[in-house]
Formats: sequence, structure tokens, C-alpha cells
Amino acid sequence: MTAREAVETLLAGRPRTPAVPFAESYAPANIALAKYWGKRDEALNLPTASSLSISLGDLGSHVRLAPAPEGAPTDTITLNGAPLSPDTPFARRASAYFDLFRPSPSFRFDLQARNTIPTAAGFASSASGFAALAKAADALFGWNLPRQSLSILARLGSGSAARSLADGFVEWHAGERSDGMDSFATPLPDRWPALRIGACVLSSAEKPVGSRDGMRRSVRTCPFYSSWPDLVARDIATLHDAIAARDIALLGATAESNCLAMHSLMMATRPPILYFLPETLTAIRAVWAARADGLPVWFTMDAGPNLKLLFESSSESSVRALFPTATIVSPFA
Ligand code: 2P0
Repeated sequence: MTAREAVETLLAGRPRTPAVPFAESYAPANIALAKYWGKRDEALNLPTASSLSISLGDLGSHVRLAPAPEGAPTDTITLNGAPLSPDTPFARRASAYFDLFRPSPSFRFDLQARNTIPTAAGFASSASGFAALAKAADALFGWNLPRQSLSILARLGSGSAARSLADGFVEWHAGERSDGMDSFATPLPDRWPALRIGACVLSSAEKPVGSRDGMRRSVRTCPFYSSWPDLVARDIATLHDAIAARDIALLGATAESNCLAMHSLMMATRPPILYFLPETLTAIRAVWAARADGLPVWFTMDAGPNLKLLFESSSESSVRALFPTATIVSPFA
């Protein structure tokens, strides 16, 4: 099935022309505690395994979506106040996403996107961006899609966007169907106000390998990739226990181990994918040394060299002293 066919299925019987002059929406960024690394269907961004994340509250993407004036030759796209040329990677990706539900081939969209994620904080904005776009399209066309369908629509833009439609903890169910209609995310009811995430930027250099290419390569060549779905399922079960008990040691240890398992998959991929820099190892050793000294802090990492610290508010001043430049987020504020 193509992404366009999946959208046809989702929108069956719903209006195909704008219902209002414009729509605005917001979605938060998210950090996975049990990671998404590998697809069973690349066209539909269907994962080989479920994943579990925490949304980042008011760090995310605001979008305003409207029809562009009649006769506009291309979609018009503005990011953080700056008009983008149609051949920039962001504009190409947004226009390809609009193709999934464009009312006619000559219809053009006007998109204004603004990220509240500090660029220097090292959080990805594609998840919040596509989740906000899915919500804005829903409002512009008056689809009134249920939350699960919105998660599917966001997933077709970027896999991790499926998880950015809700606040708090969110689980993206891998699903089994080939059309992906059972692969969507649902929020967990639990709140954990004392939980903190610290973003430590160690390098802002361009990644050596993008997630999409890296995942494809790992699925095809990592000799122990087949063990990944079971490992993630076990980690998600443990994370549920940790969240229910507000057990930071169990949450931190599980997230840290899951992230290192993902990076092991990456390293054993051929050719290898290595996001670690010397600064990454230094920071990891600093976290481990602080923990050995009694500070309850753990880390996770995504497809890059930067650390995200996991701790509770009672450790915030010690974590700040250890990592003075970290951006600290309160996901339940
Ligand atoms: C995650 N990452 O679970 C994992 C951890 C990177 C490492 O989701 O191709 O940008 O758009 O589905 O969602 C990055 O992957 O990839 C990602 P696509 P996406 O957060």
C-alpha cells in the first residue's frame, strides 16, 4: 500500500476541500525511552517494534496552514519567520506530505511553522512538525479524525510524529496489519510532575547517517537485528512498571540500557553507524561517575552524539552543576 492509499482509507467519506480559511495547531517534541529503530514498511513508516516516549510540553512546533493564493506556482513555506525556497529539504518534505491530501494537482498550501525548541537544545523537530501538520490539516479540512487516525496521519510524515499527538507518556503500538491501520500511538494516563529531562548538546555537526537510511541498513545487515523487537517489548513492559511506581531508578536504567542496545545495533550494522563522539563518551562517564557517587541520573541518546539526562526535580541543582549548559525540561509542567 502507498502512503496516498493509506490516506484515502483514513479520509473515506470526509471532505476534501478546506472548510475554514486557515487552521493553527501545536504539537510537542518527544524523546523515546524505548526506541524506534527499524521499519517493516518504509512507505508507511511502519515500525518493526513498538516504542514509548515522553512528550516535551511546550517545546514543540506551532503551525498555521492555509490554501495559498490561487495561481501560486508552489507551496509557500515559512520556517521560524524565514521564507523557504521550495528546494530546501524541509520544504520538499512538507510538499511531499501535502501531496498525500492535496485537493487537486494545482492546489497549493501556505504553511507557516515555528519551533519553540531551542535549536541549540538538540531535540529533533520532525516529530512535532508532522504531528502539528496532521492536526492543522484535520482542522483546515474539517475532517474531525479520531486521535488514532491523526496519529496514523502524522506517522505517514515521520514515524516518531505518531507519538507527538499527546502530552506525557505515549506508546506507539507497532501493529501487525500491512495497511498500518493498527499502528498508532496512545497516551498513558500517568503523570509524573517531578520528572525532568536535561538536553546536553555536545556537538551540532551534521549527522553522518540520517535515521531513515540508518534504519534500513540496520534491518538488512545487523547480525542481531532479529533480537530487537523482543528486547523492546520487554523494556516497554518494564517502563510501564517504572512509570506506575514513579521509580526513577527503574525508568532511568531501562531507558539507558535500551538506548545502548539501539546504539549496539547501529555499530554492528554494515557499514557501521557510529554517532558517538569523544565528547559523548566523556559525558557518559561523567553520568556514571555521578551515579556511583549517589546522584540518581541516567541518560538516553537518539540518532546523534548528544545526551538527554533523566532525573527528578530533587536532583536538578546537582545535575545543573554537573552539566551547566544543559537545557532542562519539565514535561508535566
Ligand atoms: C526514536 N529515532 O524513537 C528514534 C530513536 C531516532 C533514534 O524516531 O524515517 O525521524 O521519519 O520514520 O521518526 C528518528 O526517526 O524517522 C527516530 P522516519 P524518524 O525517537
